[in-house]
Amino acid sequence: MAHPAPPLVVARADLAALLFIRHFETALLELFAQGRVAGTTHTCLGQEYIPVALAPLLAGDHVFSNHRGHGHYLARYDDPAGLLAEIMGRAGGVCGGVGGSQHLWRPDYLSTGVQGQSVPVAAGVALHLQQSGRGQLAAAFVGDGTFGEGAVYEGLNLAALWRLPLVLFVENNGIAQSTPTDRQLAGTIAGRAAAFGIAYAGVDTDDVGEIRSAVGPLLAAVRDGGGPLIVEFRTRRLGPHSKGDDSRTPAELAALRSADWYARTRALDPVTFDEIDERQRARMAAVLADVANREPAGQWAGTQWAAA
Ligand SMILES: Cc1ncc(C[n+]2csc(CCOP(=O)(O)OP(=O)(O)O)c2C)c(N)n1
Repeated sequence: MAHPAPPLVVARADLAALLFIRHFETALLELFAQGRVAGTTHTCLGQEYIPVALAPLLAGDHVFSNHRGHGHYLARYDDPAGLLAEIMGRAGGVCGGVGGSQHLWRPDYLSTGVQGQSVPVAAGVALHLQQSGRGQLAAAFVGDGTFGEGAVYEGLNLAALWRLPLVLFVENNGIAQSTPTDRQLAGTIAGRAAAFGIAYAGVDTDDVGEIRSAVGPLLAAVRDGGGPLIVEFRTRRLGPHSKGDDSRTPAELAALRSADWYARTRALDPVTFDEIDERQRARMAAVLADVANREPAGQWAGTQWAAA
């Protein structure tokens, strides 16, 4: 009798979501390299597991994303064509092509390219959610570098004072644009949470199930009126800051890539992994073929980008 395949650390649906985001982001960097997209973009390569793990925990909540937000959107909404069309300025984009990569809006989702801006806005939404009493929360994704913005502390102060249902998910990838975290952040994020009396949890795993088990009960406490929470993920940015601007050494990048979830997960069950991987690669290719053939929309209509 054949032995069953060893279990994957992640369930098939989660692995599919992880791989799709990986292929979306990789395709996007290729599109920029080919000159087929204008503006800028910041990929979440290496960090995909964070939004995939959190998405089911945040269904029904208000999410505030940042400049590195494609994974946040893709894990929450089954709308890759809407996101790609938004970025490429084609018909059917989430915001008609005027928001681009960094500025997306849906009724319970808002992203911003302005670092730190989301925190006081999310605190205001959290105040509304507290008053409406339905147990929803406002969650904002920020990077470690964003702790250099004063607006973050104004938001945290009021959230702590009023015990708002606000959660900050910190994606600490060890670098802010080109500045290593230890060159820009005094003390620790845990210490800053403590200064406000805000609950804090650090997450060092990239195991989607483990993250859900650890974070789920913490969110339940926030929903129950326990006050704000900061969850810090110690993660890795595999790609450049935006498109080609990586200041790290080849050795640093090699070390990051060797710790990436992709190869480790594949090693557990290459046959199943490759099957899912190929399907997600093909799905991304189909999304790109669809969107690239659409009419230009929004601000790009009639520009040089329309013909790209
Ligand atoms: C208010 C503001 N200042 C500067 C920038 C330019 N900028 C964009 S991303 C970035 C670094 C962000 O680092 P971090 O918060 O660690 O997030 P990461 O890019 O590592 O995900 C900077 C300085 C900005 N977008 N907004």
